[in-house]
Amino acid sequence: MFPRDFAWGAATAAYQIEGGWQADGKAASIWDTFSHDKGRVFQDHNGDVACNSYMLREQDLECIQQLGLTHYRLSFSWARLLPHGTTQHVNHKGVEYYNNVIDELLANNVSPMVTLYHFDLPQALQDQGGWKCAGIAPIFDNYAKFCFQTFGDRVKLWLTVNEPSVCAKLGYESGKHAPGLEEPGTAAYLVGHNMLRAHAMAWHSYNTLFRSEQKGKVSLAINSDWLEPVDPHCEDDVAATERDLAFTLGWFAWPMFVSGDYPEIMRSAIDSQSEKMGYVGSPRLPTFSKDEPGILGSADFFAVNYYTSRKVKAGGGAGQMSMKSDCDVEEIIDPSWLISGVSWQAVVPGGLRKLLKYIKDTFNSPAIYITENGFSQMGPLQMEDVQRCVFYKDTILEVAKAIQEDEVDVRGYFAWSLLDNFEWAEGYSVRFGLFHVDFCDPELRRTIYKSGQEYAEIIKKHRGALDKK
Ligand code: GBH
Repeated sequence: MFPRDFAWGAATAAYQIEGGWQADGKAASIWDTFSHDKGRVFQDHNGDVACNSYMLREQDLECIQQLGLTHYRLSFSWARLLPHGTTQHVNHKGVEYYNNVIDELLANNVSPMVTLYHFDLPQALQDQGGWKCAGIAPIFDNYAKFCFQTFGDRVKLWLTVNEPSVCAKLGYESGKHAPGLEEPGTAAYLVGHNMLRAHAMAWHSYNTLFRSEQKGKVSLAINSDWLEPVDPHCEDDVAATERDLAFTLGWFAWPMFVSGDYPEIMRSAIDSQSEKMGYVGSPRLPTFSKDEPGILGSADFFAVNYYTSRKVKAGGGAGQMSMKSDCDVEEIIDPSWLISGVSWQAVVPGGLRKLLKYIKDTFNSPAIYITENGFSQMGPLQMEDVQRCVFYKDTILEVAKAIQEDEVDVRGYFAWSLLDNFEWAEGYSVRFGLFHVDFCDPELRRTIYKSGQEYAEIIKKHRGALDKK
């Protein structure tokens, strides 16, 4: 059984679905730039058109209705609302678009959850240094205040930044995501730091300026695999797992929920590695200034994106300066796990239950929203996506167990994704949708997968059961 007001949702992100990359005054984001740069994305795919949700929002709404969702998670394109990134110039067509989306959701009894930042920094801000500059935090705060002011009468669930660890690592460590920089061991920590600072400023703005009137909630979405030791009886493996969890989940959750600062094991691992490498200069993991709004407590709920699990053992970190050598662990996919459409995604529904329990125990029993979880397909089209059906059933059962048996306060579940969409560096080759999108069809027709029907039935059963009570 799920709580009466449990959020049954699906999620998307602006750049992955909207298209209209230059429509009605929208300016470029770093993903426009990155995907137009040859060789960055699978077969040079880009999000110029994507699912064209900018023009086809009514069709998205039909999909949402067909699933019977109570909630829909979308993100705002910063460069659509504020083309230069700052509030000096507002693109009213962009405001109108999101007003329409939100109003139509509400008219159909669907509550929006809005992410302010899902990987797509306005290029204008990147040109001034982007997330590496301390000055980005107050600029983000202004953008957030603009959004709370403009849409907060109707939007009650906000996420500031989606997966800062992924933005930082893939954008600045490996270069697989925009802005495509490879500065291992330094930039990612700085970017993560500025994202946390930006988040905290926005949370405090909401808290002091908007909360009493708007009565909404604000958090930041953290991506984390579930991690456990290869050998639970081996001390080194156990310690490696703890360290790895500190570097993934703890990096952002510890400051917000535990101490206002990074996990001590993370800092000491980085500092000792700096020393070993003879690195001079200020600590690579920055420190928080006392003069800024506090990070501790700056989240009204815990938002977690879960996709997969790993077994962990110590070692594997030697070599150049990098986050990998700082963390110094090896992550292994258990050979018994099924692999989905992409090589990184081992399918481990039970890992979600364990992760939820870990969050409860480590972060003081917060209210939790699972803001993303999904199953990827690749290769020949399968409308009868039986594996994904099994995946959703199994996963939702694990969530139920977490609620009932482990007494974890889970408030909602958002499937990734409503639609097949632009899967970042994989372009359109990887499909996560509950609806298939025919990218060869100029009308970009949406068709429900079997898994979409399955999810709709699950939702109906649980909502129905409550209605009968
Ligand atoms: C989420 O990230 C994103 O929020 C969402 O936009 C995306 O569409 C969805 O996942 C599906 O991928 O290629 O070996 O470097 C999930 C976390 C982190 C999982 C990066 C894939 C790539 C590993 N992702 N990871 S690798």
